[in-house]
Amino acid sequence: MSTNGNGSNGKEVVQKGADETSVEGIGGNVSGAGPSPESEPGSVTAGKAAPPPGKLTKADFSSDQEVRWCPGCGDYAILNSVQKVMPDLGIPREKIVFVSGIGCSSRFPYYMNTYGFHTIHGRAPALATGIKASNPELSVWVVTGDGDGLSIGGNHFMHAIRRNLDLNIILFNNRIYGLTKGQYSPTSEFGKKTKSTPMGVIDYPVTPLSLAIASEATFVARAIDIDVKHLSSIVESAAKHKGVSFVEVYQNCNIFNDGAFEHFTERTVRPERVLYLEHGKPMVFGKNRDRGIRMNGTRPEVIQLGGETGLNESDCLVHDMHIEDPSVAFMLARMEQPEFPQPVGIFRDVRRETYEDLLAHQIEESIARTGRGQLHKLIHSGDMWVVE
Ligand SMILES: Cc1ncc(C[n+]2csc(CCOP(=O)(O)OP(=O)(O)O)c2C)c(N)n1
Ligand code: SF4
Ligand SMILES: [Mg+2]
Repeated sequence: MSTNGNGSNGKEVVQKGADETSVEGIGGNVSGAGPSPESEPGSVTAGKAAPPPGKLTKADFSSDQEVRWCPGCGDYAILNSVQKVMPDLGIPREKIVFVSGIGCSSRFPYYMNTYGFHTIHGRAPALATGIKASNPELSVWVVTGDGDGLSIGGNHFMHAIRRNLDLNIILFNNRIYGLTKGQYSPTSEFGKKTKSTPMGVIDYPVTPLSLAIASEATFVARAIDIDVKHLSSIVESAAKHKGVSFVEVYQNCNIFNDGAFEHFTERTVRPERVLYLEHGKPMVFGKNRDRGIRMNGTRPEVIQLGGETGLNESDCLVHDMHIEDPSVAFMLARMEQPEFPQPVGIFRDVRRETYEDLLAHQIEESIARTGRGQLHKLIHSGDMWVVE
Protein backbone atom coordinates (compact mmCIF):
# COMPACT_ATOMS: atom_id res chain seq x y z
CA MET A 1 0.00 0.00 0.00
CA SER A 2 1.01 3.53 -0.56
CA THR A 3 2.50 5.32 2.42
CA ASN A 4 1.99 8.85 1.20
CA GLY A 5 -1.62 9.20 2.25
CA ASN A 6 -2.99 7.82 -0.99
CA GLY A 7 -4.90 4.59 -1.26
CA SER A 8 -3.58 1.79 -3.38
CA ASN A 9 -6.13 2.69 -6.05
CA GLY A 10 -4.47 6.06 -6.41
CA LYS A 11 -7.48 7.87 -4.98
CA GLU A 12 -6.58 10.79 -2.77
CA VAL A 13 -7.44 10.25 0.86
CA VAL A 14 -9.56 12.98 2.33
CA GLN A 15 -9.62 13.36 6.09
CA LYS A 16 -13.19 13.79 7.22
CA GLY A 17 -14.08 15.06 10.66
CA ALA A 18 -16.18 12.93 12.97
CA ASP A 19 -18.81 14.68 15.05
CA GLU A 20 -17.54 15.65 18.46
CA THR A 21 -14.28 13.97 17.67
CA SER A 22 -10.90 15.39 17.14
CA VAL A 23 -8.26 13.75 15.01
CA GLU A 24 -8.27 10.80 17.34
CA GLY A 25 -11.72 9.91 16.04
CA ILE A 26 -10.78 9.57 12.42
CA GLY A 27 -7.46 8.90 10.88
CA GLY A 28 -5.60 10.43 13.80
CA ASN A 29 -2.39 8.68 14.56
CA VAL A 30 -1.51 6.99 11.33
CA SER A 31 1.56 7.78 9.34
CA GLY A 32 -0.16 7.42 5.99
CA ALA A 33 -0.20 3.63 5.83
CA GLY A 34 -2.95 1.75 4.04
CA PRO A 35 -4.61 -1.25 5.57
CA SER A 36 -1.92 -3.49 6.92
CA PRO A 37 -1.31 -6.73 5.11
CA GLU A 38 -3.41 -9.66 6.11
CA SER A 39 -1.19 -11.13 8.77
CA GLU A 40 -0.72 -12.47 12.21
CA PRO A 41 -4.12 -14.04 12.80
CA GLY A 42 -4.21 -16.15 15.89
CA SER A 43 -2.21 -13.75 17.98
CA VAL A 44 -3.42 -13.01 21.47
CA THR A 45 -2.70 -9.55 22.78
CA ALA A 46 -2.52 -8.89 26.48
CA GLY A 47 -1.97 -5.13 26.35
CA LYS A 48 0.43 -2.83 28.14
CA ALA A 49 1.16 -2.55 31.85
CA ALA A 50 -1.70 -2.22 34.35
CA PRO A 51 -2.86 1.36 35.07
CA PRO A 52 -2.81 2.80 38.59
CA PRO A 53 -5.82 1.99 40.79
CA GLY A 54 -8.95 4.15 40.45
CA LYS A 55 -11.39 4.68 37.63
CA LEU A 56 -9.96 3.76 34.28
CA THR A 57 -9.93 6.28 31.47
CA LYS A 58 -10.24 6.01 27.72
CA ALA A 59 -6.45 6.10 27.46
CA ASP A 60 -6.22 2.98 29.61
CA PHE A 61 -8.07 1.11 26.88
CA SER A 62 -5.72 2.18 24.07
CA SER A 63 -2.96 -0.30 23.40
CA ASP A 64 0.58 0.61 22.41
CA GLN A 65 0.08 -0.80 18.92
CA GLU A 66 0.41 1.48 15.92
CA VAL A 67 -3.01 1.77 14.29
CA ARG A 68 -2.76 0.54 10.72
CA TRP A 69 -5.93 1.80 9.08
CA CYS A 70 -5.91 4.24 6.18
CA PRO A 71 -6.14 7.89 7.17
CA GLY A 72 -9.79 8.91 7.08
CA CYS A 73 -11.14 5.37 7.62
CA GLY A 74 -14.37 5.16 9.62
CA ASP A 75 -12.82 2.43 11.77
CA TYR A 76 -11.05 5.11 13.84
CA ALA A 77 -14.31 6.66 14.97
CA ILE A 78 -15.65 3.27 16.04
CA LEU A 79 -12.46 2.49 17.96
CA ASN A 80 -12.69 5.89 19.60
CA SER A 81 -16.31 5.30 20.65
CA VAL A 82 -15.63 1.86 22.07
CA GLN A 83 -12.57 3.05 24.00
CA LYS A 84 -14.60 5.97 25.33
CA VAL A 85 -17.42 3.77 26.60
CA MET A 86 -15.24 1.11 28.24
CA PRO A 87 -14.38 2.98 31.48
CA ASP A 88 -18.08 3.64 32.14
CA LEU A 89 -18.88 -0.05 32.02
CA GLY A 90 -16.81 -0.57 35.16
CA ILE A 91 -15.45 -3.89 33.94
CA PRO A 92 -11.79 -4.59 34.73
CA ARG A 93 -9.68 -4.87 31.60
CA GLU A 94 -8.61 -8.40 32.38
CA LYS A 95 -12.27 -9.44 32.19
CA ILE A 96 -12.74 -8.10 28.69
CA VAL A 97 -11.87 -9.87 25.46
CA PHE A 98 -12.25 -8.69 21.87
CA VAL A 99 -12.46 -11.43 19.25
CA SER A 100 -12.26 -10.78 15.53
CA GLY A 101 -12.04 -12.62 12.23
CA ILE A 102 -10.17 -11.27 9.21
CA GLY A 103 -10.49 -7.89 7.52
CA CYS A 104 -9.48 -4.31 8.19
CA SER A 105 -12.14 -4.14 10.90
CA SER A 106 -10.79 -7.33 12.43
CA ARG A 107 -7.54 -5.60 13.40
CA PHE A 108 -9.55 -4.03 16.19
CA PRO A 109 -8.36 -6.26 19.08
CA TYR A 110 -4.75 -5.08 18.59
CA TYR A 111 -5.78 -1.57 19.47
CA MET A 112 -7.73 -2.37 22.62
CA ASN A 113 -5.73 -2.66 25.80
CA THR A 114 -7.73 -5.70 26.87
CA TYR A 115 -7.42 -9.35 26.00
CA GLY A 116 -7.92 -9.94 22.31
CA PHE A 117 -7.97 -12.71 19.75
CA HIS A 118 -7.51 -12.12 16.02
CA THR A 119 -8.85 -15.43 14.77
CA ILE A 120 -9.78 -16.93 11.41
CA HIS A 121 -12.01 -15.63 8.67
CA GLY A 122 -15.68 -15.68 9.68
CA ARG A 123 -15.06 -17.73 12.80
CA ALA A 124 -14.97 -15.07 15.50
CA PRO A 125 -18.51 -15.99 16.68
CA ALA A 126 -17.43 -19.63 17.15
CA LEU A 127 -14.34 -18.67 19.15
CA ALA A 128 -16.34 -16.13 21.16
CA THR A 129 -18.97 -18.79 21.90
CA GLY A 130 -16.31 -21.06 23.35
CA ILE A 131 -14.80 -18.25 25.41
CA LYS A 132 -18.13 -17.12 26.84
CA ALA A 133 -19.53 -20.60 27.46
CA SER A 134 -16.42 -21.69 29.34
CA ASN A 135 -15.87 -18.42 31.21
CA PRO A 136 -19.18 -16.56 31.53
CA GLU A 137 -17.61 -13.87 33.74
CA LEU A 138 -15.83 -12.35 30.75
CA SER A 139 -17.26 -9.47 28.74
CA VAL A 140 -16.89 -10.84 25.23
CA TRP A 141 -16.95 -8.67 22.12
CA VAL A 142 -16.94 -9.79 18.51
CA VAL A 143 -15.71 -7.36 15.88
CA THR A 144 -16.46 -8.33 12.31
CA GLY A 145 -16.95 -6.89 8.83
CA ASP A 146 -19.70 -7.31 6.24
CA GLY A 147 -17.52 -9.86 4.42
CA ASP A 148 -16.16 -11.64 7.48
CA GLY A 149 -19.51 -11.76 9.28
CA LEU A 150 -21.94 -12.29 6.43
CA SER A 151 -20.04 -14.10 3.62
CA ILE A 152 -17.68 -16.72 4.93
CA GLY A 153 -19.00 -16.32 8.47
CA GLY A 154 -22.72 -16.16 7.67
CA ASN A 155 -23.41 -19.55 9.20
CA HIS A 156 -21.53 -18.80 12.42
CA PHE A 157 -23.14 -15.38 12.66
CA MET A 158 -26.62 -16.89 12.62
CA HIS A 159 -25.95 -19.58 15.20
CA ALA A 160 -24.10 -17.36 17.66
CA ILE A 161 -27.03 -14.96 17.53
CA ARG A 162 -29.80 -17.52 17.94
CA ARG A 163 -28.04 -19.08 20.94
CA ASN A 164 -28.29 -15.79 22.79
CA LEU A 165 -24.95 -15.92 24.52
CA ASP A 166 -24.19 -12.69 26.31
CA LEU A 167 -21.93 -11.49 23.49
CA ASN A 168 -21.62 -8.04 21.94
CA ILE A 169 -21.25 -8.24 18.17
CA ILE A 170 -20.24 -5.13 16.25
CA LEU A 171 -20.38 -5.39 12.48
CA PHE A 172 -18.50 -2.73 10.56
CA ASN A 173 -20.53 -2.42 7.38
CA ASN A 174 -18.64 -0.61 4.63
CA ARG A 175 -20.39 -2.57 1.86
CA ILE A 176 -17.04 -3.81 0.49
CA TYR A 177 -14.09 -6.06 1.22
CA GLY A 178 -11.58 -3.47 2.39
CA LEU A 179 -8.55 -5.54 3.35
CA THR A 180 -8.43 -7.46 0.07
CA LYS A 181 -8.75 -4.20 -1.84
CA GLY A 182 -12.28 -3.68 -3.03
CA GLN A 183 -14.25 -6.80 -3.95
CA TYR A 184 -18.02 -6.74 -3.47
CA SER A 185 -19.56 -8.04 -0.24
CA PRO A 186 -23.01 -9.34 0.71
CA THR A 187 -24.08 -5.78 1.52
CA SER A 188 -22.83 -4.22 -1.74
CA GLU A 189 -25.57 -2.61 -3.75
CA PHE A 190 -27.09 -4.42 -6.74
CA GLY A 191 -25.35 -3.23 -9.90
CA LYS A 192 -22.29 -1.87 -8.11
CA LYS A 193 -19.05 -2.10 -10.08
CA THR A 194 -16.17 -3.38 -8.00
CA LYS A 195 -12.85 -5.13 -8.61
CA SER A 196 -14.65 -8.49 -8.67
CA THR A 197 -17.80 -7.29 -10.44
CA PRO A 198 -16.55 -5.23 -13.37
CA MET A 199 -19.99 -5.37 -14.99
CA GLY A 200 -21.91 -4.76 -11.79
CA VAL A 201 -23.09 -6.90 -8.87
CA ILE A 202 -25.86 -9.34 -9.78
CA ASP A 203 -26.46 -10.63 -6.23
CA TYR A 204 -29.22 -9.01 -4.18
CA PRO A 205 -27.72 -7.51 -1.01
CA VAL A 206 -28.69 -8.57 2.49
CA THR A 207 -29.64 -6.23 5.29
CA PRO A 208 -27.57 -7.22 8.34
CA LEU A 209 -30.28 -6.18 10.78
CA SER A 210 -32.87 -8.33 8.98
CA LEU A 211 -30.57 -11.32 9.24
CA ALA A 212 -29.94 -10.68 12.92
CA ILE A 213 -33.65 -10.30 13.68
CA ALA A 214 -34.51 -13.41 11.67
CA SER A 215 -31.85 -15.22 13.72
CA GLU A 216 -33.71 -14.32 16.95
CA ALA A 217 -31.37 -11.56 18.13
CA THR A 218 -32.50 -10.12 21.46
CA PHE A 219 -30.76 -6.76 20.93
CA VAL A 220 -30.42 -5.16 17.51
CA ALA A 221 -29.13 -1.67 16.80
CA ARG A 222 -27.58 0.49 14.12
CA ALA A 223 -25.30 3.50 14.28
CA ILE A 224 -23.15 5.70 12.06
CA ASP A 225 -19.36 5.88 12.44
CA ILE A 226 -19.10 9.68 12.41
CA ASP A 227 -22.02 10.24 14.79
CA VAL A 228 -19.76 9.46 17.72
CA LYS A 229 -22.08 10.54 20.54
CA HIS A 230 -24.94 8.37 19.28
CA LEU A 231 -22.63 5.47 18.46
CA SER A 232 -21.16 5.58 21.98
CA SER A 233 -24.61 5.46 23.55
CA ILE A 234 -25.52 2.47 21.38
CA VAL A 235 -22.31 0.65 22.27
CA GLU A 236 -23.01 1.28 25.96
CA SER A 237 -26.58 -0.03 25.69
CA ALA A 238 -25.35 -3.08 23.80
CA ALA A 239 -22.81 -3.80 26.53
CA LYS A 240 -25.46 -3.55 29.23
CA HIS A 241 -27.88 -5.88 27.46
CA LYS A 242 -27.83 -9.38 28.94
CA GLY A 243 -27.90 -11.67 25.94
CA VAL A 244 -26.55 -11.28 22.46
CA SER A 245 -26.36 -7.73 21.17
CA PHE A 246 -25.88 -7.00 17.52
CA VAL A 247 -24.80 -3.54 16.38
CA GLU A 248 -24.36 -2.64 12.72
CA VAL A 249 -22.21 0.43 12.17
CA TYR A 250 -22.25 2.21 8.83
CA GLN A 251 -18.52 2.62 8.30
CA ASN A 252 -16.93 4.58 5.53
CA CYS A 253 -14.11 2.88 3.63
CA ASN A 254 -12.71 6.00 2.05
CA ILE A 255 -10.31 4.02 -0.15
CA PHE A 256 -12.47 1.38 -1.80
CA ASN A 257 -16.04 2.55 -1.26
CA ASP A 258 -15.90 6.19 -0.34
CA GLY A 259 -19.17 7.92 0.48
CA ALA A 260 -21.29 4.74 0.57
CA PHE A 261 -23.59 6.25 3.20
CA GLU A 262 -22.85 9.92 2.65
CA HIS A 263 -26.18 10.66 0.99
CA PHE A 264 -27.84 10.36 4.39
CA THR A 265 -24.98 10.52 6.92
CA GLU A 266 -23.45 13.80 5.77
CA ARG A 267 -24.01 16.29 8.57
CA THR A 268 -26.18 18.79 6.66
CA VAL A 269 -28.62 16.22 5.24
CA ARG A 270 -28.67 13.85 8.23
CA PRO A 271 -31.63 15.40 10.10
CA GLU A 272 -33.80 15.08 6.99
CA ARG A 273 -32.72 11.59 6.02
CA VAL A 274 -32.04 9.73 9.24
CA LEU A 275 -34.64 8.60 11.74
CA TYR A 276 -33.28 8.35 15.30
CA LEU A 277 -35.36 5.66 17.01
CA GLU A 278 -36.03 6.41 20.67
CA HIS A 279 -37.96 4.07 22.90
CA GLY A 280 -41.39 5.43 23.84
CA LYS A 281 -41.12 8.36 21.43
CA PRO A 282 -43.04 8.96 18.19
CA MET A 283 -41.07 8.33 15.02
CA VAL A 284 -40.51 11.91 13.93
CA PHE A 285 -37.66 13.33 11.88
CA GLY A 286 -36.55 16.42 9.97
CA LYS A 287 -34.70 19.48 11.13
CA ASN A 288 -38.05 21.04 12.03
CA ARG A 289 -39.48 17.72 13.21
CA ASP A 290 -42.08 18.07 10.49
CA ARG A 291 -42.24 14.52 9.16
CA GLY A 292 -43.10 11.23 10.74
CA ILE A 293 -43.82 7.54 10.17
CA ARG A 294 -47.23 5.96 10.48
CA MET A 295 -48.77 2.69 9.39
CA ASN A 296 -50.93 2.57 6.30
CA GLY A 297 -52.46 -0.88 6.37
CA THR A 298 -49.55 -3.26 6.63
CA ARG A 299 -46.97 -0.78 5.28
CA PRO A 300 -45.21 2.15 6.93
CA GLU A 301 -45.46 5.53 5.25
CA VAL A 302 -43.90 8.96 5.64
CA ILE A 303 -46.33 11.71 6.59
CA GLN A 304 -45.97 15.47 6.64
CA LEU A 305 -46.82 16.99 10.01
CA GLY A 306 -48.30 20.36 10.87
CA GLY A 307 -49.87 23.07 8.73
CA GLU A 308 -52.77 22.08 6.54
CA THR A 309 -52.16 18.38 6.96
CA GLY A 310 -53.78 18.46 10.37
CA LEU A 311 -51.38 15.70 11.41
CA ASN A 312 -49.09 15.83 14.39
CA GLU A 313 -46.74 13.65 16.45
CA SER A 314 -49.66 11.79 17.98
CA ASP A 315 -50.43 10.37 14.52
CA CYS A 316 -47.01 8.74 14.31
CA LEU A 317 -45.93 5.26 15.26
CA VAL A 318 -44.44 5.17 18.77
CA HIS A 319 -41.22 3.18 19.04
CA ASP A 320 -41.34 0.24 21.42
CA MET A 321 -38.06 -1.66 21.37
CA HIS A 322 -39.25 -4.13 24.00
CA ILE A 323 -41.99 -5.81 21.93
CA GLU A 324 -41.38 -9.55 22.01
CA ASP A 325 -42.78 -10.00 18.48
CA PRO A 326 -39.99 -9.05 16.04
CA SER A 327 -42.30 -7.96 13.19
CA VAL A 328 -42.10 -4.20 13.77
CA ALA A 329 -38.32 -4.30 14.30
CA PHE A 330 -38.04 -6.25 11.05
CA MET A 331 -40.21 -3.74 9.24
CA LEU A 332 -38.04 -0.87 10.53
CA ALA A 333 -34.91 -2.73 9.44
CA ARG A 334 -36.32 -2.83 5.89
CA MET A 335 -36.93 0.91 5.70
CA GLU A 336 -34.40 2.55 3.43
CA GLN A 337 -33.47 5.77 1.76
CA PRO A 338 -34.77 7.36 -0.41
CA GLU A 339 -38.36 6.20 0.27
CA PHE A 340 -37.86 6.39 4.02
CA PRO A 341 -35.47 8.05 6.41
CA GLN A 342 -32.74 5.55 7.31
CA PRO A 343 -33.49 4.34 10.85
CA VAL A 344 -30.70 4.19 13.43
CA GLY A 345 -30.83 3.45 17.15
CA ILE A 346 -32.06 0.41 19.04
CA PHE A 347 -34.60 -1.57 17.03
CA ARG A 348 -35.12 -4.40 19.48
CA ASP A 349 -34.21 -5.07 23.10
CA VAL A 350 -35.89 -8.06 24.73
CA ARG A 351 -34.94 -10.48 27.49
CA ARG A 352 -34.38 -14.18 27.11
CA GLU A 353 -32.33 -16.61 29.13
CA THR A 354 -28.78 -16.82 27.90
CA TYR A 355 -27.07 -19.89 26.55
CA GLU A 356 -24.36 -19.82 29.19
CA ASP A 357 -26.90 -19.67 32.05
CA LEU A 358 -28.90 -22.54 30.56
CA LEU A 359 -25.70 -24.50 30.09
CA ALA A 360 -24.62 -23.88 33.69
CA HIS A 361 -28.03 -25.10 34.93
CA GLN A 362 -27.74 -28.28 32.90
CA ILE A 363 -24.24 -28.94 34.24
CA GLU A 364 -25.37 -28.33 37.85
CA GLU A 365 -28.39 -30.57 37.38
CA SER A 366 -26.29 -33.32 35.92
CA ILE A 367 -23.73 -33.12 38.74
CA ALA A 368 -26.53 -33.18 41.32
CA ARG A 369 -27.95 -36.31 39.70
CA THR A 370 -24.87 -38.36 38.99
CA GLY A 371 -22.00 -36.61 40.76
CA ARG A 372 -18.97 -34.97 39.23
CA GLY A 373 -17.82 -37.01 36.26
CA GLN A 374 -14.36 -38.18 35.36
CA LEU A 375 -13.21 -37.90 31.79
CA HIS A 376 -11.08 -41.03 32.05
CA LYS A 377 -14.07 -43.06 33.28
CA LEU A 378 -16.31 -41.66 30.56
CA ILE A 379 -13.86 -42.59 27.83
CA HIS A 380 -13.52 -46.12 29.16
CA SER A 381 -17.21 -46.70 29.75
CA GLY A 382 -19.87 -48.27 27.54
CA ASP A 383 -19.25 -49.90 24.20
CA MET A 384 -15.57 -49.85 23.42
CA TRP A 385 -13.57 -51.10 20.47
CA VAL A 386 -10.08 -52.36 21.02
CA VAL A 387 -7.86 -51.95 17.98
CA GLU A 388 -5.38 -54.80 17.80
C1 LIG B 1 -10.40 -18.54 4.24
C2 LIG B 1 -10.13 -17.16 3.70
N1 LIG B 1 -10.75 -16.76 2.57
C3 LIG B 1 -10.51 -15.52 2.08
C4 LIG B 1 -9.67 -14.68 2.72
C5 LIG B 1 -9.38 -13.32 2.13
N2 LIG B 1 -10.04 -12.23 2.85
C6 LIG B 1 -9.41 -11.59 3.84
S1 LIG B 1 -10.32 -10.35 4.50
C7 LIG B 1 -11.58 -10.66 3.42
C8 LIG B 1 -12.84 -9.84 3.41
C9 LIG B 1 -12.88 -8.76 4.42
O1 LIG B 1 -13.99 -7.97 4.24
P1 LIG B 1 -14.79 -7.41 5.46
O2 LIG B 1 -15.12 -8.47 6.42
O3 LIG B 1 -15.93 -6.63 4.92
O4 LIG B 1 -13.73 -6.49 6.21
P2 LIG B 1 -13.16 -5.04 5.88
O5 LIG B 1 -11.78 -5.26 5.40
O6 LIG B 1 -14.05 -4.41 4.87
O7 LIG B 1 -13.21 -4.34 7.22
C10 LIG B 1 -11.28 -11.73 2.59
C11 LIG B 1 -12.18 -12.25 1.53
C12 LIG B 1 -9.05 -15.13 3.91
N3 LIG B 1 -8.25 -14.35 4.62
N4 LIG B 1 -9.31 -16.36 4.37
S1 SF4 C 1 -11.74 -0.22 5.51
FE1 SF4 C 1 -11.00 0.89 3.69
S2 SF4 C 1 -10.25 2.86 4.47
FE2 SF4 C 1 -10.44 1.47 6.23
S3 SF4 C 1 -8.37 0.59 6.47
FE3 SF4 C 1 -9.58 -0.79 5.15
S4 SF4 C 1 -9.13 -0.17 3.05
FE4 SF4 C 1 -8.48 1.48 4.41
MG1 LIG D 1 -16.18 -4.66 4.68
